[in-house]
Amino acid sequence: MQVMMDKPQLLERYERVGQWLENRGDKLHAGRIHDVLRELAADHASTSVAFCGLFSAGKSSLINALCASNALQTGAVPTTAAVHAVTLPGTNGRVQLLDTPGVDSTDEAHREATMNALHRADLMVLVADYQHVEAEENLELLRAFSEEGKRIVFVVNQVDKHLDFELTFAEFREHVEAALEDYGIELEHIFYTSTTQSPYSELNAFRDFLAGLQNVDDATHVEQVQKRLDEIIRDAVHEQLAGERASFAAQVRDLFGSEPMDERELANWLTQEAQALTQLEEAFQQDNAAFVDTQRAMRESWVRLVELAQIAPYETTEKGRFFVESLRPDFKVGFLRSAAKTAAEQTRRGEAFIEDLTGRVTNYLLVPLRNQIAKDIRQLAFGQDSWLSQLEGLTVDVTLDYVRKLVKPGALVSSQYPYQYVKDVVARIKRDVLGQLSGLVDVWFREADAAYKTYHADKWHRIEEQRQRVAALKQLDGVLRKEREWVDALCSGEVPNP
Ligand SMILES: Nc1nc2c(ncn2[C@@H]2O[C@H](COP(=O)(O)OP(=O)(O)OP(=O)(O)O)[C@@H](O)[C@H]2O)c(=O)[nH]1
Ligand SMILES: [Mg+2]
Repeated sequence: MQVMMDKPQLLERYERVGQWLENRGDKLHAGRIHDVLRELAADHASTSVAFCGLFSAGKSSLINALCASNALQTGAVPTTAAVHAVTLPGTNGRVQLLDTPGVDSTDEAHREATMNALHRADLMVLVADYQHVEAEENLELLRAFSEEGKRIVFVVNQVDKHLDFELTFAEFREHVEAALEDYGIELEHIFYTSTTQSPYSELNAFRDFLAGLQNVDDATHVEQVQKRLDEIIRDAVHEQLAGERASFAAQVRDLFGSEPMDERELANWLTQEAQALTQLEEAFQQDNAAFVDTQRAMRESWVRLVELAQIAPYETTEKGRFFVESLRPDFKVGFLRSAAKTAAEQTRRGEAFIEDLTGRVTNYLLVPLRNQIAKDIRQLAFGQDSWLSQLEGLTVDVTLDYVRKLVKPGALVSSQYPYQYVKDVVARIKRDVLGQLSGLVDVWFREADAAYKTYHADKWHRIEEQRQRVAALKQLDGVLRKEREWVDALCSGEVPNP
């Protein structure tokens, strides 16, 4: 944003900026600023006009023609190699014409020199030869400078090449002007010129226009100078941050294979890449949550199946009671009440109990449980066949010894104890089964988790990669933003403290 200022304000503000640049070791740009300010202070208002365009458009010839001189070299091959300044005659040195090398020069130094001259100039004259008016390079250049707010004059040179038989010159002009309008380029003027005789040449009008640039009023002059200073600042900041920008851009190139063309494209990339990252992360989270939930639900359903199994119905409980009652101290059998006979009876009753119980445990607990687990793990993602054979080992061996150990001798006298005893046996059997089950399931699910992670390692890797891509773009975006902030601050006379 240009804010109108008077000369002392402008001098004061940009002195400060020049000083800041100098302190940062940028003598080059500080020097340029001081030059412009010195010129302003000396009241030597000059307007500089940069002639640019593709090689052999006739830039040098045109300047020669304008100045009625042969000072500049011309030729059919790329000719001009450096920027030359020429004073437009009759302007007291107040209008400077800058001849530049062709912008399509392959020489990087030439390009650089040209771009510098363009940035410094108050006005840019884009010279296109009659046959290349709509060359892509010309239009792109026009657009870039038009976006910067540069004053632009477009010159169609070599109009002596126009032949009237295909279309009239008026039609040609209309066509050119419509194309420029379509391109959205704002021009101050279009001139049609020829350095040789041609009825269509507006060379004189063009010369008059340029000569008119010496008569700038104070306000325009200050504005012009300010624009020039701001462009120097833009260059300076661009260079100051060049290292940072280059290294971040290199990172982006490494990751993406190319770098965004401009800030708008960078912003688009950033939005896209950040969205892709969110999607990857969410998909991963959801998959993982679903996997963990399924495991938990399975484990719970198996435990419930054990807890609810009916393994001691009435007949079984009666057999248990019968066995426990035979263990009471006053229990004796046979006429002689022999100890051997009593023991044999106890064993007989115990075996009847455990035989019944074992059948129940097998048919109503272990078999349904194994079937259910087998069915479930076939459906579990990352379930493994080896688990099915391990499942066969899930069993309890209910022996006489096993049930005898659960008897509480002190309680035998109680008439209610036999029922409690059977409940104790049932609880013990279920606890044993659950203990084994949980040991197996712990191992299985650990294996499943490991398989899951291995399987998803590439997904995880993708997420990591995506994070890097987003981070690299953000860094580049950050340095570009910093550049913009510095330029804004400096152009409004504030010096940033980095
Ligand atoms: N027919 C015709 N030829 C021209 C005109 N202007 C320049 N030329 C010729 O075009 C060729 C290139 O002219 P230059 O003035 O050297 O072109 P330039 O744009 O300065 O080229 P570089 O310095 O190489 O970028 C020369 O041979 C000129 O004689 C013109 O108006 N009409
Ligand atoms: Mg030239």
